[in-house]
Amino acid sequence: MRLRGLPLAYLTLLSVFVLLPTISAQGVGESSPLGSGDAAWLSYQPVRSETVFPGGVPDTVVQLGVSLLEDSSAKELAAGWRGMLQHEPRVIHADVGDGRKVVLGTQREIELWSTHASATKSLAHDAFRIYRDKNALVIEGGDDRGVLYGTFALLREIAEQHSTANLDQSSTPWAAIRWTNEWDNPNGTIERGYAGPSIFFEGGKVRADLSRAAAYARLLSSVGIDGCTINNVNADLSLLRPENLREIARIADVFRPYGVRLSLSVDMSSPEVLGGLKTFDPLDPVVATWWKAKVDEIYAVIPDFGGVVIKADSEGRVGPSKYGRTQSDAANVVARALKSHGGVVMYRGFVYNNHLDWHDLKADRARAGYDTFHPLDGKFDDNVIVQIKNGPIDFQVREPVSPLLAGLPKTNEAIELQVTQEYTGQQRHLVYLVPMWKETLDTDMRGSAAAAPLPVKLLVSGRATGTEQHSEGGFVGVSNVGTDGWLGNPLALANLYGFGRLAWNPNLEAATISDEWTRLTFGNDEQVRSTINKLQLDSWQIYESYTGPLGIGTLTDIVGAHFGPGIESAERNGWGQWIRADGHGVGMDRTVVTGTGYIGQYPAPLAATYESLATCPDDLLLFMHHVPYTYRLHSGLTVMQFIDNTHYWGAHAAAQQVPAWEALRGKLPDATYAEVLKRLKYQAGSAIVWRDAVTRWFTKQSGVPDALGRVNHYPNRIEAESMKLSDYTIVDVNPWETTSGGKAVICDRPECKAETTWDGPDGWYDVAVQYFDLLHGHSQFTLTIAGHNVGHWTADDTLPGDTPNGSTSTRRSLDRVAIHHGDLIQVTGWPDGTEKAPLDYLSIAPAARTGIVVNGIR
Ligand code: GCV
Repeated sequence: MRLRGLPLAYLTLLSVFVLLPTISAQGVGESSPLGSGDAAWLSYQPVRSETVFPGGVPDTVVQLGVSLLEDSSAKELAAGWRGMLQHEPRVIHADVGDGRKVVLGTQREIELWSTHASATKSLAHDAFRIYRDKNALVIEGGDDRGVLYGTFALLREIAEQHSTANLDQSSTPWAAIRWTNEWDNPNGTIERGYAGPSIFFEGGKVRADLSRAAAYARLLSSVGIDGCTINNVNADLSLLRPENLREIARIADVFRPYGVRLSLSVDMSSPEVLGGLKTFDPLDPVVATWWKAKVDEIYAVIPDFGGVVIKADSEGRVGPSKYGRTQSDAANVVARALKSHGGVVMYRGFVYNNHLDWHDLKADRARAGYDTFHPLDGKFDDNVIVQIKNGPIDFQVREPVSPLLAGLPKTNEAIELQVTQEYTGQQRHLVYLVPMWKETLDTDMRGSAAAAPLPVKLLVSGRATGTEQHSEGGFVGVSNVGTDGWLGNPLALANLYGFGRLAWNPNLEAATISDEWTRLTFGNDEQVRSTINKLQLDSWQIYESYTGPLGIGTLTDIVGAHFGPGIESAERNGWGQWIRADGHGVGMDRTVVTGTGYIGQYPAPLAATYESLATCPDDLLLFMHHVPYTYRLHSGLTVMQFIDNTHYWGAHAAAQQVPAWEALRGKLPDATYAEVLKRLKYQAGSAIVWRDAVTRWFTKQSGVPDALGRVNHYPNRIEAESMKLSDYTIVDVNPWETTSGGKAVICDRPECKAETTWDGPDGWYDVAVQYFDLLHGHSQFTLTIAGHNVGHWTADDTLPGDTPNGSTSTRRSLDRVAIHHGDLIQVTGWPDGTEKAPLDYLSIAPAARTGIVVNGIR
């Protein structure tokens, strides 16, 4: 047989040379894709200055005030001018003449400078207005932080190449609290951090070099974030020692020029463990005195300290329940110590029992927040803010809004959103979370059908009408940035950016935020914008489709890394993330009539919607109800067919992200392009692992076959255990559904081989070797076809886990390999330590690509 006029044997050889460079390296590397470019969305790339400043680029910055924040504003403008306008402005402090200039100052300073400006209506703290006053572009802040925010807003306008000729923009932050929480530990690790070690700590101490911490504060400030809690909510008590506080003060020092106030997570047992008291009972006066002294000590070294975050009576952290006290008792004792300094307590609503009895059909972890906190409404001091996760469980791919958000009308509250993608693919999978957050923020929590809408975003604004307190409120984003490009995946930075933008203005659209971020990061190229925006906006639906649809929960390994599939891990343990899947049906019955009663925690109109099968939305069905697999959704599909279809669609859509991205080759910085490509390719393979695990598990559980015959039929697959094995041994994998055939092969010798003879026709094929890359060990593999080495690689990724399963399963892909009938296909593995060159299967499918597909997601 001849292909394109050449003998196949020749083509096979040729393919070795031609195809080797296109072999995808799918491990996710450690080094920062941004290199020293930690600027992220503050990349300040050149723009068309005549579009932005039709009357000419201002050459002078007039900084009216003398303050750290105004200094930062002037410096930032100069940096923006240099990068975007290729112009070095002079910065002066006293206005001279009528030339083109940018004038920045607080409202008071502006009033002294110009009589025109006094017409401006009063600006609140942190608010700003940017407008023209003759030749001057004025940035007027309600205070100096407002000046800085206005500066970044102007720079955003320039980066997006908008004309400033008639600029008049006023903006006030939606809520006072706009914080990130970082779950960093003093040893430099980060709980649920997926981008390398801490930017704050290393080896038990604050880092000597805090330049990344300073760069982070600048990024936060550019989107209006005004607070950052630098340590894990599972707090290391030693951080409150005097010598550590002095070191932490250095972090506050580098935050200060950007208006970011530092805060700390503290543990309720500190008075006893650290202070040597006999108790930490919050109602004991000795304990109150201890907190007061400790807080005074903090303010002595960090005068603008923001406050504390408290996780108590949760996941092994002790709390007031030890003394029969309430969560409000605990919050208030610390709040009173902070009060005179202007600090706040962010008290986490994430209080639940992780030893629930799974036999008890009325037990329900989702109820815990409301059951604990609702009876305490009105009992919290006014500088306590209850910090509530968006959903009642724990940052799953889809959850209903937490009913507690509507259950505290007399209490300040903040919503906690998770930027770090703990349950949503850990930044190895692309998931733009802003649309998910928007859904929660827009959910109407009104108490009666007749009342005005009360969306969550209003409840957390600190000024909800119809509620009795809410003088403070806001947004907390669990960010967990690290030294590896902040979030590891360059595209994941849209989530950090988006969190900040929503905290400032939750009315912004998800698409607008994505587009802003893309333009600020990569410039204004139309193709780059449309491709990246589409990738981002489709990504949540894609990820949900191949993981846990219908509100069932993410279906990940909840007792492990929260990464790969681990369906049964949800069941039969005390963690209460049960999916209640049996031979007949699936889902948690949370109805009032027959279930746990959870739905009754919602305001009546929402409760009625969820309680009835007729009105419960499909995408939350299995969160609210237990239904048979044959139950028909509103779409007309049965639950089981929906699970099968959606997983196949999701994995297909994930694969299509790769060519969409590849169409941007040459239009982006090389390192960024390569890093994202590597991750998207990994994701495409991982989506197949997810698809197969979930569909096979539910097919077995339900006994309902896939109507389209896909599940358990993999025509292009050759299982490793069915190949001719030399020294490889067959092992069972746990959980079984995470590997093809439930088995893998491992190598207990210095070298092992698995081989097969190709019995298909001659042709071009896409080949994938599905193997396991454990956290520890660097096994090596070689793939040979007809004696030619077509790929050699080292399993050196850092996937989470040390056993072969869905978290460590990965693939090596080779596109368009020529194979002819009778070729010997051989995989050779060389183990390294406990990583025994484990293999799952080979996939050999007719080559899919004849060209590049642009934007071919659906
Ligand atoms: C910091 C989940 C995470 C934990 C986290 C906890 C919390 O359970 O898996 O790592 O602990 O939430 O939010 O406190």
